[in-house]
Amino acid sequence: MSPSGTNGAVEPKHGKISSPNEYMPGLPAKHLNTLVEVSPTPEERATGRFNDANIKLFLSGMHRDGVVVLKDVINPDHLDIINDFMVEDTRRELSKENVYKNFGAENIQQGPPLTPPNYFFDDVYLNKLLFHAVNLYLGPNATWNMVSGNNALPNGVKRQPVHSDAMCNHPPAPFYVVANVYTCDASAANGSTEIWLGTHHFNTEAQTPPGSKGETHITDEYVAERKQTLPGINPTVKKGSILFRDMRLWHAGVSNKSDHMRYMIALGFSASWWHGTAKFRVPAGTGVFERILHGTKGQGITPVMVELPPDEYERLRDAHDFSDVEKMTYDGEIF
Ligand SMILES: O=C(O)CCC(=O)C(=O)O
Repeated sequence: MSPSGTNGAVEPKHGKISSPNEYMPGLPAKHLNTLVEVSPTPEERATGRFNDANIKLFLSGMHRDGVVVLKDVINPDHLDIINDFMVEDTRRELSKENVYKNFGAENIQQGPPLTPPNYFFDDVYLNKLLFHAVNLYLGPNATWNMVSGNNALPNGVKRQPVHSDAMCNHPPAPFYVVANVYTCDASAANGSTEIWLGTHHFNTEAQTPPGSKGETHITDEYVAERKQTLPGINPTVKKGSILFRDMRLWHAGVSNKSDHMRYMIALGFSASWWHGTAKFRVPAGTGVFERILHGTKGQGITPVMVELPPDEYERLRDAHDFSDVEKMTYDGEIF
């Protein structure tokens, strides 16, 4: 595919439908470069299932843009509690030596607290609407194998290169999604993630060859050409909404110019047929393992987790590799 060659805008065949909006009012025309937002009704919230109209909107957004906002699906008060924890966690983390910065920018990897129980919220980790969305996009029996998070540190000056997290050979089909949960309102002012709509249709042809650690980013040529047509955007995402994105989507952590950290949780899910190796860690003997097993039962989600003694879990919670077995290589099926 050429740098600008993604799926085109819908063209009327018989002059009846003049723009996609008339057929689907919730789907902004592609050239507007705007995120699709799916707002569940009270009934959908109660049942934890999207209705047909919202399924149509969600799948249209995901297949066209590779990213959709699931609007107001988490109680913002729960995110305030997690955010308060992360403020303290960040202070501790930054007092350590040689803290790893993602792509050398002021962006660090930090896992959210899963314990004690007052930090574990069902609408964050066992959200039925999120699980439904995962199964709609990836197919039945998806695997949940990543719990991590990114912190755009305050008063940042450096941004990340545009990259795709799918840093290995992968099929031109949805195989992995990341649910990003901001613990504060996010916008360009505090470094909401730059996203490039529709770029999940590119593959490794748009990426630089993997370096020694397997890290790769989008080539200057592809970025420059895409910038002319549909450039990256820094969306406004309200606390309580989920930014649901195909792992192949081009994105970048940008500098957070505000005085407050911008934290977001990242939950990762893979299609059942993808032979990834990742597992997420949970603290043993705390009830988290059992709570996740029960909370995913009947939801078409298989959690793949490893229990660690709580002190080891705590030591590794902020590790920048989200899994011990993750080995960045272009060749294997990782994640
Ligand atoms: O924190 C963000 O906004 C995105 C970070 C990111 O893409 C990364 O660290 O790879």
